[in-house]
Amino acid sequence: MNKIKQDFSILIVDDDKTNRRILKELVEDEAKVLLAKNGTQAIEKAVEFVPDLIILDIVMPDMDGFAVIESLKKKRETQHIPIIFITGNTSIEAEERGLRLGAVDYISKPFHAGIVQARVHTQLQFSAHRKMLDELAHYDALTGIPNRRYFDNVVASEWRNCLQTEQAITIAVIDVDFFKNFNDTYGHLAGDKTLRAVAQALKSQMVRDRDFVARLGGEEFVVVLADSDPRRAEDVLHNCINAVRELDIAHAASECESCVTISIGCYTDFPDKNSNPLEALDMADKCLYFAKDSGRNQIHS
Ligand code: GH3
Ligand code: MG
Ligand code: MG
Ligand code: MG
Repeated sequence: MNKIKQDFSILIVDDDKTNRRILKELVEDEAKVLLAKNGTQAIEKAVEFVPDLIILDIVMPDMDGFAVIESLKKKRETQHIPIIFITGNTSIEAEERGLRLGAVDYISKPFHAGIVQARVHTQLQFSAHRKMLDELAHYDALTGIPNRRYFDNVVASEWRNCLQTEQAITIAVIDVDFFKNFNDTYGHLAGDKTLRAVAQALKSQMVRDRDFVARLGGEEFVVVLADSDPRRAEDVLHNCINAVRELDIAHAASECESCVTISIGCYTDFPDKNSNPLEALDMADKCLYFAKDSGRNQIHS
């Protein structure tokens, strides 16, 4: 059996100390192990650490395993975590209930060590595949920053947040200036390298947790600044312009500067029930057009 890399974590939940120790010894070669001795602790640790797998006992004093899985499946942060029941409850009804509540596997005690290890290993492999799919689905292959799909998710949820908290949200569309000329002059490979550098320069300006930048496609990027006042948003975007200029990538075929530059269209709004993020993106795009028309290498809002 191939050992999986140690960047996995497993939460073991059992009220019995000996069970916790035995299970820990069985799986600690494959993953970092977290322990919980009751349901409340299990939920706290699942929320805090978001482990790759939970091994869950059913019969526990305060809160049984069924109540724990129900609670975890209701929480957005934990609902995707696979759960294996390992329990002394060998009834068919309990097994069916556990699986219907969303457990990926059900192992009866007394268990066979090798079978537990094999089943845990399989779940960690699924976990690795899920992570890879998530990465492919949400990150841009060329630049490594979030992609359009990720942006769609983030902007929708930040829009809702700002609607609830009555805060402003800024959406800015960023486009590399005279990039067709750049490719024509320096070649497509150099163009790709430049897009990667621009992406990193923009990312380096996303200093707050909620600041977000994605590649929309081609040589276009988008920034979402939630919960920022317009002045702060403008500062961040000016820093983006400067960060790209400071890359100092020669661009002899640019008609505005001798190095690679960007133009930004910026739109700030207080979300209400009649507005939506796609309209805001469209407004930012219109502003971008004005930034281009006014000579590029600038922000228009
Ligand atoms: P403007 O200043 O008006 O934005 O001019 P522009 O030349 O940047 O605009 P245009 O939309 O005409 O050209 C965009 C260019 O971006 C064309 C395309 O070849 C290039 N491009 C899009 N995606 C990629 C990519 O992944 N890699 C490379 N190297 N170039 C790309
Ligand atoms: Mg128990
Ligand atoms: Mg463009
Ligand atoms: Mg362009």
